[in-house]
Amino acid sequence: MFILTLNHVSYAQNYLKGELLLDIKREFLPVNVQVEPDSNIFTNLGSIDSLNALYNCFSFEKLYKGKYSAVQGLYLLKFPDTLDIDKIFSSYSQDTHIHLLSRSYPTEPAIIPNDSLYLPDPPNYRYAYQWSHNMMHMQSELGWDIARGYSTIVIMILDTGVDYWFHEFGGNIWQNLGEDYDGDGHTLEWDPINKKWKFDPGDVNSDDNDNNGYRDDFVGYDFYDDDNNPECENVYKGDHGDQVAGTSSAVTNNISGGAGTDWYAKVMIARESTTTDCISALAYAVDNGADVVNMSFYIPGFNSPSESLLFKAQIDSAYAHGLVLVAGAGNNNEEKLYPPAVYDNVIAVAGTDSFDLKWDVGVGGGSNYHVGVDLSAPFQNWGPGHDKWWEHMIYLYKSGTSISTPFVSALAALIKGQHLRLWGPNSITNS
Ligand SMILES: [Ca+2]
Ligand SMILES: [Ca+2]
Ligand SMILES: [Ca+2]
Ligand SMILES: [Ca+2]
Repeated sequence: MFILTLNHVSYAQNYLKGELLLDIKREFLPVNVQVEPDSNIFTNLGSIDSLNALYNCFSFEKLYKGKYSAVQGLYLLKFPDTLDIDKIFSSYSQDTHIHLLSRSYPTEPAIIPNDSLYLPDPPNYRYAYQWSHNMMHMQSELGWDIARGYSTIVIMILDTGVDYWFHEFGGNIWQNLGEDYDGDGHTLEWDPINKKWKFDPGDVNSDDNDNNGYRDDFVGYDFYDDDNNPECENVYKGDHGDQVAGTSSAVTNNISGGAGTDWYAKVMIARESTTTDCISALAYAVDNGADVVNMSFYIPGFNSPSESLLFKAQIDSAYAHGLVLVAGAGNNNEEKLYPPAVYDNVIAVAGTDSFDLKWDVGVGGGSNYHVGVDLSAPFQNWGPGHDKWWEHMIYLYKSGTSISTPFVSALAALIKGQHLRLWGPNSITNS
């Protein structure tokens, strides 16, 4: 359960001059509005017409053009902004045709995450670390006003592992309830003594309880080591996966660490080192209900298309099953895309900098670019990772299209969750 902090900026009397929103009583609908050649506005509501004339109302428009019945009586009126809108408000409020009325207030994003990296002290530095969320082409706060995420959506992070035991991840980690052997509704639980998430001891039995081919796969699978512990390890690319998962899915609005892009979607972890691992992981994603697969990697070793046919076939199969596949363009500043970003069924993500321009540091550094790029996203973010002795979790600044990619994966999860919420079977039946 998250307690959301409303950081609503107070705008006492800071409403727009010259605008008034009326809700006409149902019995007087529809209103017949006529604008005369001299711009005088007449309706079928005589007392309102008198007020309109008195205050030089020059626009009387139905607010909403659709059919949603609850807002059919809303009309937005405009007046010269030299007039006293409080007086106008007071006059219209006494008219018997009107149910409710309101001035127009500017809005601020209602929810600003309180995570310390996102909202450091002083608060107006909030974009210093996680500047990416404030880019004109990101505008995460406006997005979060519409959707912050849905815990029913699953993003597979196909990478070097994710430290699911860390507090910035644990609450957002997918749990395979097919392996919930003790039936208590979870396979991961908080260990208050060690202050870590851990596998539920009541579920650990080395059996494949859900017959999906993997024993005790509580949070995903380590396809590299062939075990059920897909945390990052201090071998093979280290904590790359933590950085990726932190960008898409850090536990958000928990005062600690950073803000994720999708606050609630679940992370299915697949640790990989080769395309073979990836092929297994893609099949696992399909079988176990992933919605999005994040691939913050590219495969330069595929020298010809024929070498990658099997891998590509698995990508295409996942796509055919409805999964959204997202991959990074690469960091070599080349006009080229590699697998998997180069495939038609994969969203190829390039990197942008803090000027909203292509990330470019000259020869050999910067985002790859190509006509096949589908989307761009910021190339940098703060996120959880390991110190160099691999003793403590810290927060690190990481760069590359590996970071751009999970912004887009999280966006895909937000869109899918919002779409299902609006058009899922229940909504359609109830509407
Ligand atoms: Ca359990
Ligand atoms: Ca299993
Ligand atoms: Ca088991
Ligand atoms: Ca956080």
